[in-house]
Amino acid sequence: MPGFIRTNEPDRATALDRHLPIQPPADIISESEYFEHTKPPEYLPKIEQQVDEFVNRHNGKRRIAVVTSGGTTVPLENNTVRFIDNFSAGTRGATSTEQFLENGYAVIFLHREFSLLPYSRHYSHTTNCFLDFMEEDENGKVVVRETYQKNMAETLKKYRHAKDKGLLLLVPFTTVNQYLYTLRLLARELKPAEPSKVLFYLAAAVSDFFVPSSRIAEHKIQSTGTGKLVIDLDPVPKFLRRLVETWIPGAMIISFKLETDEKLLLSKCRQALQRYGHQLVIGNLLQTRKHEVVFVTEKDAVPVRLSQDQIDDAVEIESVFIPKVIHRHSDYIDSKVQELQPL
Ligand code: 9Z3
Repeated sequence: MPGFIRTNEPDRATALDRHLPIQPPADIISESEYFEHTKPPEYLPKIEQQVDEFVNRHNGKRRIAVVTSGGTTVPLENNTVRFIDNFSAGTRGATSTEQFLENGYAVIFLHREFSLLPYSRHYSHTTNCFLDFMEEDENGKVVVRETYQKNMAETLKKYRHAKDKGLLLLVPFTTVNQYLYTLRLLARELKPAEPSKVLFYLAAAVSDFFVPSSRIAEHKIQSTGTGKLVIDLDPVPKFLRRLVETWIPGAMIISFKLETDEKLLLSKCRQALQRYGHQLVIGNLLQTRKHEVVFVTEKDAVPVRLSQDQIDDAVEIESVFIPKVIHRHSDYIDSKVQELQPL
């Protein structure tokens, strides 16, 4: 069961390797060098088995989306007490996954352990504790309160459908290293009959910097001494190019770009497209991400915004823009079919 893989425990025995060459801090190392110098999470073979079963069940029968969600951590110590985190509750990824499932996709949900999950998110991290949705009836049986019955019945139906048909695979990560290794594994294991029917939808907030295994402190960093803590981080290699070119060529790849300065957003989205050569970047600002996103391609930049009425009605922006993503995915599949046809 995917739920039983725990990703937030340090790998005490094997993570630390002082024999590895020390990398110069300011160099951007290549992806292959990264994987040579950083050990894989020990649970990876278990995930491989689950992914194989999932792929055998769905490959060729329906489109598959790999949705990444939540923030990655960068441990500062091998026996991790302190870590650097990236902002993301997992709302974007979990909400989008529900939309993909309702539109016939099978979804591998690569998510930060304990962040929001599709369907359960409606009850797990709300202002209400899940117990607030329950009450005791006159016979002493615990039941769902009348006000929540309708919504919960609808959510339950969709959740059961996804679960009973094996349409949703939950794959957890905590650290950026676990994320990178698992993403590569997923791309390699998918081996799709028709790669264009696979969609990578990268909504996770991935660290740009990390502490390489050759430099990480083994034990909790002590505060005695100078009193200062100077953290020396290396850049995380740009793995997106590998994903596009060698891990799963032909799949449709959508990445998100998060900025806080509006002036930078479009240029950063375009820069990502040029660097990695993938199909679509969805730009969003931290401050307005729930109401507004922008679809950026080589050709144009198309904003998607909720109206004031939609905001007042608590419409989720993913329910507006995921149908547009799916439409673009259909166009992409068609374009690949045409490429194959003889002139
Ligand atoms: C996003 O931009 C997501 O939309 C959010 C969603 C993290 C803002 P929440 O989970 O937030 O709903 O709370 N994700 C991508 C962030 C990211 O790290 N992108 C990388 C970058 O900007 C490229 S993969 O360089």
